[in-house]
Amino acid sequence: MAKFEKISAPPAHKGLRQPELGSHMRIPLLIACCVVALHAPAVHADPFAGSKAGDERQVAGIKLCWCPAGRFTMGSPRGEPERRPGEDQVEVTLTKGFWMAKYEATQGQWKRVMGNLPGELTAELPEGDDYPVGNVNFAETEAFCQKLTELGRESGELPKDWVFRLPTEARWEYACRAGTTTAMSFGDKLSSRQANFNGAKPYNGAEPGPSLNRAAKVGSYPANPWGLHDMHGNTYEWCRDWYHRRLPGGKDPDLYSAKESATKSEHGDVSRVRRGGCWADEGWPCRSAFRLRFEPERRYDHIGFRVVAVEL
Ligand SMILES: [Ca+2]
Repeated sequence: MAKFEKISAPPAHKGLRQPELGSHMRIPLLIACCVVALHAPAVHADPFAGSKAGDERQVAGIKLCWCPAGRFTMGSPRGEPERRPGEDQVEVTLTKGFWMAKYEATQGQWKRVMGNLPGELTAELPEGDDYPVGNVNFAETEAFCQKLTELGRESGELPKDWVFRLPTEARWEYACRAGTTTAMSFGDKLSSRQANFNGAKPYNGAEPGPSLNRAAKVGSYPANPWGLHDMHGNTYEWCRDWYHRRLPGGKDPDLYSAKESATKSEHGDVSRVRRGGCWADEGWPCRSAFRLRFEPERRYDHIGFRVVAVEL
């Protein structure tokens, strides 16, 4: 190596060996860099998209967090405590970033967008603008999304080629995991100080904690790494897919129209999917990979939803 190169090199930290590239390596490296540069995707200048995970913006009065395009493993590994059938892992690629509501849809948002609440309040689902919507069936969540899309376009905040929808299961789990591979976005345990569920039954050895036995105001618990609150617990959240026993993998999986292949219940019914656990559950159903079916015509106070904004 030429002497001047040694002099210009930064001083090595004690104990750390400085990597050195022999001259035979420099040309291949240079070529590799050029190839990468040539194949780099063109930069999209979509001013509506976020630039990094967790970026926030507000549209039609809904706070949103950016979930960037990416790949992840959906479902739970075989060794995950309390895992259930139907969680076998698949690889998923989401080719487009999307915005997900920072909170479960609230009663205040519903009243502003739709008028009267969709269903009864209960002792466990108290009234209040900051409490989540519950007792809402699938069609009603879709009507909310459609109205929200109209409002966003009227105000000019939502581009014409973007819409509000329910998340697919894949988008829901991707956003819930927020880059994590553990059972919860907070790690491999869950206590009721981190999410609203039955604190006497924490997940995987976490300390027991308080139990509200009712809905909490949205955002009462810590956010996941992308800024999303209550992905674990509080209310279950409707997803737009028809429930299939096997998780959908591949590129941008979306089982919204896949009714024919949907898995039937023992009564012969097909269902949409709900995710995330609720205030009445033990810790284990709050896992990122846990999934349950629910017939779209039905409603329950502990089942709500949150919206995403996606590019068509
Ligand atoms: Ca939730």
